[in-house]
Amino acid sequence: MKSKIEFWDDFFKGSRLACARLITKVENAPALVPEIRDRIIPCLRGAVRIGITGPPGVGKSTVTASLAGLAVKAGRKIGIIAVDPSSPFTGGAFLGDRVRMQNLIGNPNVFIRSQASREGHGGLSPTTPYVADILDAFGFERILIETVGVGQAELDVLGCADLVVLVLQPGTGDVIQALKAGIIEVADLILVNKADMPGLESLLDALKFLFDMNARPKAKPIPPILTASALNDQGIDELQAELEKLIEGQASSGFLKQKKLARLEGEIKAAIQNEIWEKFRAAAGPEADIAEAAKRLDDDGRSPYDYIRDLGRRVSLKFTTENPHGEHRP
Ligand SMILES: Nc1nc2c(ncn2[C@@H]2O[C@H](COP(=O)(O)OP(=O)(O)OP(=O)(O)O)[C@@H](O)[C@H]2O)c(=O)[nH]1
Ligand SMILES: [Mg+2]
Repeated sequence: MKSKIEFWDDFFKGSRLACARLITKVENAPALVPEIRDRIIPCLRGAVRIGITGPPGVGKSTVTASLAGLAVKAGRKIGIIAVDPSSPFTGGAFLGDRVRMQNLIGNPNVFIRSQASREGHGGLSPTTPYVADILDAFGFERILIETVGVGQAELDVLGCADLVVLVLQPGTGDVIQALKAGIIEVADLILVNKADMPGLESLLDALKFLFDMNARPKAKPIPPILTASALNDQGIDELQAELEKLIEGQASSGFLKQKKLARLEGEIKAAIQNEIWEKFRAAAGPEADIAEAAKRLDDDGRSPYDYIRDLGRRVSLKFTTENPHGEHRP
């Protein structure tokens, strides 16, 4: 089949413009997703995806930029995906520290992409995993994914990140919110940023108390808790060292591989669901208008199962008659 994307060669030759265009395609043209996945997946190089999450304003972008700066100095290629809940037009402002950001922009070893999360998803845009894979195939070795907030939606990070860093700051009650939302459970590392601000000790005490009380599933080790003052580049060396240690541990225990397989599993399931849904919709025609069906069910006091049983009889008949080869299976 002929490719609908004319710049694959440029992408594989390392054109950043082609990389940016490909990301735009994967975000905006669902029909192209299968082709993009077909081409990208065989070219994955095993980049590690690090989710950086936490309440608004705790310094996630500053931490991200500082971490990226360090990694680049060490010769690494870094991709950054900033998932902004409201707008794709965050322009130059989405990284908290402008000077640091300026140093990263224009660096050939850094690629920064800001993504709007789609409506109904407070945290991670549904295409973020695809964008991460594109950056991986392009040659970025570490992919930092910043998501804002500590709600249920941020838990989506889990699906796409190999490691999750939860950033908190002293002087707020965010730790309770993070606990309630379950973010504490998924964190592989907790970074208390703004350690230069008052309230550090009581936040550390609160975290210690939480873990002493076993606020996590037994299977997960208690995450290291580090402190930093990202604005002053303090504690970021330690953060990087700890992350690399975690990555090494997860790679050798097979956990990274497991995560990759879980991602693939999820995608297979979604692809099957999508495919079946599309086939069903084509076969069922107007019957597939589920908004209309919901109204009818509500009026008639029927259950969705009753509806699909009824529909199944008719639709399977249509599937058979619409067999393109004209064959009728027994
Ligand atoms: N005092 C102090 N301020 C910091 C530190 N790190 C970041 N900030 C400041 O905190 C503010 C928010 O920083 P960001 O990096 O934008 O925080 P964020 O978590 O990415 O914010 P959102 O993406 O809007 O949720 C900025 O004014 C930073 O300069 C720190 O270590 N100490
Ligand atoms: Mg930010």
